This record gives sequence, structure tokens and C-alpha cells, in this order.
Amino acid sequence: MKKPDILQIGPYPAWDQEPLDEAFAVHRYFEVENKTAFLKQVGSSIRGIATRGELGASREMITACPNLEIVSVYGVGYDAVDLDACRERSIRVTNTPDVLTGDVADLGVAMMLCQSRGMVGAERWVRDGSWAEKGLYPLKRRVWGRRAGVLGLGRIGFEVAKRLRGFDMDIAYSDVVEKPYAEGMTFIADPVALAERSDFLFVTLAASAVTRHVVSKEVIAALGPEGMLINISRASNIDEDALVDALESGALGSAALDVFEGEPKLDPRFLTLENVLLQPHHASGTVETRKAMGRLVRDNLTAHFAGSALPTSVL
Ligand code: 8YV
Repeated sequence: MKKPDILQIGPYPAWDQEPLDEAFAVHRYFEVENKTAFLKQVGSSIRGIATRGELGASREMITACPNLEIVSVYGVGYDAVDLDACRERSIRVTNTPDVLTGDVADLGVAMMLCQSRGMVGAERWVRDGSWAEKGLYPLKRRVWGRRAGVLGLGRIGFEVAKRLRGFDMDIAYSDVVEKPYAEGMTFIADPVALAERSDFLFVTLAASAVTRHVVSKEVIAALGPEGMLINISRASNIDEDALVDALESGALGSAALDVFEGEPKLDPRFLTLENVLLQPHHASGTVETRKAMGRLVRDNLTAHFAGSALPTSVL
């Protein structure tokens, strides 16, 4: 039987690439220079797209593949997939939820600790001889027992909150509705009010057109000169211009970010700021999790072409 033709939008590790190549006729979009010509050439043969969370699938790509049946996303976030274009043609969409939740929460909490205790600067202090030359490292801010806000108490937000309990933090959260499982946490619907009572504000919302810039200039101002913003969701959830302005002026104390508008290219102003911790969108980046994500990408494709129920569909 002919293997189904798949358009692969971004690279995967060898342990995923090999089984993918074995099961499907894979066309590597990310390796070609002239993408438009490539899509013209292979588009009509494509029945599935395998993509990454941050790369998604655009309307242009979807339109160029008139026989497309499924988009399988390597990531929990599918905001970069044009869902309207998929709905119009009843194209299925799958993602990789649950398997990455713990790792993403771990990185968020690690970023809070690292930034609050100034660990990057402290490492530099040791390596560049400042410790021996200048003595004690400047004092930083405590984490345990302080006030945390979680914006979006879904799977990842809940795992963040669970970890913060271990630091005896006073935890509040915002969401569209109060969550029955948020025991011991204060519900504050308004993100500005949440930011006002938070020392650390975690952004853990699934991104969509509705959540765009939910962390507005007002939310950032409410977090204030002593506050820290931690983003492990999508850059679009934050008004990034307002964020950089506030970090520059000191209106916001600090930030720890795993995601950026236009990544992997960053607003160059970020690189000049000392009060921001920059991470290369790797919250799900452990061997264990990435293996589980790769397997789910393939399991969804395989199930679809076998006519079975999809393990983790979103459309
Ligand atoms: C990326 C992510 O998909 O899960 C998500 O939504 O953004 C990440 O896990 C990962 O970088 C792989 O591309």
C-alpha cells in the first residue's frame, strides 16, 4: 500500500524522524529554499501535515494542499494553525497535551527562582573573578512565602500552582470561570487585580485571538517595579512593546521569558536589558517529553490513516 504523503514543517530529532520516514512519504518543507514552488510541486499529493507548536500551518499552506486531511502538531499550543481554514474543509487537527505539562511547569518555576535569586549574574560573578575581587554578591529577593498569580489555571497553570505550594506561596489565579480544583487558591477574575496582588505573575494561558495582549500595559503597570512576569505560554498573550518599555523604565521589576514575538529573532532591546531572563522556547525540551510528543504526533497520523479514533484531537 502506498504510504500517505506528509508535509513536515520543521525538524524533529532522529528518534522521531526515522519512524516518521518509515511510515510516511515525508516532504521536508523546512529544507527547501523556494517554499512556494515546492508547495506547487507536492501540494496535491499531501494528505497530512506534521508541524511544531510554534510553526503551525498557515492558510496559504493549507490551501496549497487541496487533499489535506489532518494537521498533527508537535506541541500543546495549536494557535499557529489556521483553524478556520481547517474547519472550512473538515481537516482534523491534533496536538500533544499532558505529556509536556510537568516540564513546562518545572521550567516556569525554575525561571522564577533563577531570576529572583539572580543566579545568572551570580554565576558570572564567580567566573569573572568578581567574587574574589569585589566580595559578596549583591542581595536578591526571596521567593518562598510571597504572593504568586497564575493567569490561566489550565493543566500547566495548575501544575505551576502545585509546585508553588511547596514554596509556601500565597496563590491567586485568573481564568474565565472559577475552577473547582483550585483548592486553597484565591480566584480573581480581573488580570489587573491579579497582577496588583502578585509578586510573581505566571502566564500559562492557551493562546488564541481572544487572549492576545491579555497581559496589557495596565496589567504590567499593576505588577509594578517590584513584580516579576514569567511567560511560558505564547508571546502573543503579552503586549511585548509595553513589556520592553516597562522593563526599560523600571515600571516593571523583571521578567523571565521562554517565548517571544517573531522568535527565534528577538526585539533587540531585550538583549540590552539586565532585568530579563531570556530562554529559547524550550519549556517542553527534555528528552523524555520530546520523545512522548513525537510519538503522539505519529500516533495521531497513524490512527487517522487507519480510520481509528484520534488519540488527542482538537478539531
Ligand atoms: C513547542 C510548544 O512545540 O507545546 C507547545 O505549544 O510551543 C512547544 O512544546 C516545541 O518547542 C516544539 O516545537
